[in-house]
Amino acid sequence: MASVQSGLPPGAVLIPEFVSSMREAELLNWLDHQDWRSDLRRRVQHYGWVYDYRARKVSADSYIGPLPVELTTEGRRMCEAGLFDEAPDQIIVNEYETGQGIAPHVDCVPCFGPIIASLSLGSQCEVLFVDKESGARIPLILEPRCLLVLTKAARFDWSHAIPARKSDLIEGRRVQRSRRVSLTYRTVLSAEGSRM
Ligand SMILES: O=C(O)CCC(=O)C(=O)O
Repeated sequence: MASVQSGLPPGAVLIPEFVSSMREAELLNWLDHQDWRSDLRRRVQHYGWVYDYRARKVSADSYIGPLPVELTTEGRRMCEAGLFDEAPDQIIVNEYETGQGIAPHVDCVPCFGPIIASLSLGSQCEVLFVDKESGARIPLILEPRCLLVLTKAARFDWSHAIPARKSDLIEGRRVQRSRRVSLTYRTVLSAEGSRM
């Protein structure tokens, strides 16, 4: 599996074309037949465990069951590729209509394990990494069907955001965004830091 690490924050790995166009369409079709939650500005779906954005935690009573079989193939492939030590048990699906983004953040440290992996479906978009200590910034274009894996410093010491805008500058050319859906795979930890 070809991957890119240069030009990314330390600990980040980008795997282009992690899924085929056919699988991308299959996933989008399945997701669009599920219930979307509209409690944020963008629509989301949670699987495995519900993350409480306001309290910034995953509590034991927020377990909603094993991941649906329709979404487990990619997690298993990530394990087989050595990206995760154990199969991810939580997925948040984010939908970004043109112009929507996600604010700079580091994924909840006491809630989630050391590996975070986001699969991009639909439109390309920019993700912007910022080193919390030095303020260094690294913009990166996420192409459709790529997998972005965050470990080590990229997971813990750099924030990531998707700037809310309608287009991205790619190699000097302004490219319009359209609808993008991402699936972010994580493993849930207890508040004490051990596996639940
Ligand atoms: O949409 C993405 O690629 C990133 C999602 C993300 O950062 C998150 O769910 O915390």
